[in-house]
Amino acid sequence: MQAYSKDELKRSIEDYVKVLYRKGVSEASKKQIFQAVAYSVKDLIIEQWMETHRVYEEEDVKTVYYLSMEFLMGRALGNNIINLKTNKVVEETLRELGLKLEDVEEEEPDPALGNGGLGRLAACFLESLSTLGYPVIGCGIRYKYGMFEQKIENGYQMEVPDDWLRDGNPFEMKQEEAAVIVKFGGYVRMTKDENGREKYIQENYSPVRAVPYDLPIVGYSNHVVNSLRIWDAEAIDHFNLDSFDKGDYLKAVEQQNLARSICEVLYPNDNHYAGKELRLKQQYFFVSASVQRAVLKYMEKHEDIRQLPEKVIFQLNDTHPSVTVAELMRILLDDYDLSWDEAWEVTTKTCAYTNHTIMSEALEKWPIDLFAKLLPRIYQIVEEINRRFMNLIHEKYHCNFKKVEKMAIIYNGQIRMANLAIVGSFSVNGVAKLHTEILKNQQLKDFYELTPEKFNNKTNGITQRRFLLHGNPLLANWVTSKIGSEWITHLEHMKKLETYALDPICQKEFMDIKYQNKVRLAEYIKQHNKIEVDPNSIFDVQVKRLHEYKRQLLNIMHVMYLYEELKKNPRMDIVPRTFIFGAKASAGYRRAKAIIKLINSVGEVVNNDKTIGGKIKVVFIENYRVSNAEMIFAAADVSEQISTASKEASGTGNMKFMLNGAITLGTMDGANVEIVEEVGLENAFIFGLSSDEVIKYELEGGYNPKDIYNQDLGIRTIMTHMIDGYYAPVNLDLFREVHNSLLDNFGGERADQFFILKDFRSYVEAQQKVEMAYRNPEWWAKAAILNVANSGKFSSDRTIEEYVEDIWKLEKVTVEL
Ligand code: 26V
Repeated sequence: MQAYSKDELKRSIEDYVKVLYRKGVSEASKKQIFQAVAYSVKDLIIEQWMETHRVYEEEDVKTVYYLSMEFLMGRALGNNIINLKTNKVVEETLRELGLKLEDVEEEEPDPALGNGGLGRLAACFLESLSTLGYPVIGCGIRYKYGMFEQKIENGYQMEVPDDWLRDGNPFEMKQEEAAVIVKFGGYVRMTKDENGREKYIQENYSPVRAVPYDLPIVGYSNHVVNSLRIWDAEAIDHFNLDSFDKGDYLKAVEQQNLARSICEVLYPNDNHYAGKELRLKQQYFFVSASVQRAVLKYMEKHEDIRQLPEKVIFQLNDTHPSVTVAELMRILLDDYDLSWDEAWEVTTKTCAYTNHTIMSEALEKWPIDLFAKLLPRIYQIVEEINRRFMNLIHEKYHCNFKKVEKMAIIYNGQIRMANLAIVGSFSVNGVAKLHTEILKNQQLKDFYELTPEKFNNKTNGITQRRFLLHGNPLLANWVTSKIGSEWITHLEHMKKLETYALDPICQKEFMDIKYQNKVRLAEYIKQHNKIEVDPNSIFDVQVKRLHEYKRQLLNIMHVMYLYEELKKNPRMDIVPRTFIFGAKASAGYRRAKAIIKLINSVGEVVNNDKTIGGKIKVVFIENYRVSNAEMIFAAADVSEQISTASKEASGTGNMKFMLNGAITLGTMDGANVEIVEEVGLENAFIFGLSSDEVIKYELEGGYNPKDIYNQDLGIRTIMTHMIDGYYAPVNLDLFREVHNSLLDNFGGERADQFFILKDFRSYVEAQQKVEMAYRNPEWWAKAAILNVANSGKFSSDRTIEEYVEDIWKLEKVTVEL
């Protein structure tokens, strides 16, 4: 079937409700209706999925395997029906059944198999690859528990497990026949084969069965359906052995436990490496399964494994899948008997690596003993890769030990996964222009000097299908009414909106839509936070993971400052403002959690102070995730992108705000630089140190924040209020650590390492400019429309075309039904 008529869809929903729940539609719960609708939609997808596969087989396509520990997909139903162009039929059918599509969509759990930017980027990339018609398989882990659900209790973050699979996932398909075995532990025995060649055999290992579940990635209106393949771990059934002694029994139970633990939970750390053994198990597990499958699939159609790079690319999403380099070598050496040089040639033509952060805490390194014990054969191979690479470095740089220290893969008892990825890949890319320059000139300077040809930039992007067409239907329809619908697949067409930016009628229409979206968010806030916010106030929004470098602290300190000004002068004429935050902190990141508490404590005081007449409000949106993000972007006036310059590799939230007509208030960091390049400095509010200045200070060992503190009464006052009970009447120590971190060096950490006090005044000034600008509605509307109009570059379609052109070299397919 190609599409449903309303009657067919209705019948299908009825059938599924009956078969699944023994009920009629009128008795079914909303959740059950969701399941039935999802299964009905899956029936449509299946046809296209099969046909896509058939075309891939027939044309023997080159495929990119996008290897990622994280895919932050968000809900599937709404986007699937949009991309199938069947949303109208579904909406009307449900209406006739007395249901709202929106409400049914709300029943879908939000699959959160990722932390933040890196995982969401992977999801946008898959969607763009399908829409553009390129073959991809996303490879990841089917975590039983995804990103935790955040509850705010008394201003504190609490973490609740996210049991997203509880009711089953209607879109997934288990692929039993594609299961493979992944081997952990044991030892390596060397023997010789009949030709006297050395053979390495892993023995006495613990096997785990990796079973893939495929999820469809539906392209926009083109019948292309790619797969996200997430692996689950199962124990091998030892209890079927005819006899087992005690030893076998214990081993069997151990293996059960190993299998059970691997896919249990996503590590909720963002940009912070903890070195847990289980994490390495997860990495090898999904990498080994994915690479084994890719090679088996290739060999179904080809004789010569040495031609693998013609059909297969492994794109490594950060260093998390770096072990791919060694796993592919293992397969080529041990299973296909290639020589080292042949295997290395194949590997380094197949692997490509993307770096997503310069934060040194995120650098993954594994202690040798842990690594070698868990992956004995892989360790041997890493050692040999390192030995040969070090020979090369010694030769080239005449035993320069500085070079060895920086570039060695194994150093100081540890295996450095970034170095392994760089040495084993033919391409190394950053995710925004500035980020790539910093990689080349600072972080990865030595590698860049050795192999400049590997380095390239791919500025991130986002899919406009989710973040405008689905998330902001009012604006999407308005844009289409002005310039037609080409923007849906060619975002550069947005440029045509420029001519409307100066038209007063269009400005009014645009601002009306923004207002309606603000009303929608205000209702959500009313319902969830029990706070009344005024949709006529400026919606000033910072939503992203909580991290010190992202400087939510700077934002809330500005609120404290404003509040202080208002207290001094309650009649002060300011434009009412709603400061909206949303952020999850890593469960073990104490200071980040204290900042969440501070935001909520400030909110508590400010929101309830009658003397300021509701001029400012602070809202912390609980459990920020993809599904509520879509609504938040649509309602934002101001997009806070205020990371310490040089620290945010790219940012992608910044692009989602821009696409929805919010104006950036930001530093010259990450992709903000390119946003300003596109929209013009005059249509953004830029402040703060440049990345060069930050890097210079860092090289000098930091700056002295006490100078600023001593000279600036405004700063001193708000900082004092962090520790004098003003915002924490019961516990004066609540924010003391946050306070002290801004003033004192502590345990190797520099005072104010993220330059909050240094940038404070410049931020306050930029905020005053925002306020002035908002008082001029024509200016604001124009600038907001110009942001939408100039967002074309930030489509992930553009990003993917660049990956294809420069790195992957894929052919486009067409799928006819
Ligand atoms: C790193 C680590 C380190 C080890 C422990 C667990 C863990 C989990 C996630 C990460 C990823 C950190 C890198 C990351 O998320 N980078 C973000 O990537 C976005 C997409 O390129 C980019 O827009 C953001 O600026 C960047 O912070």
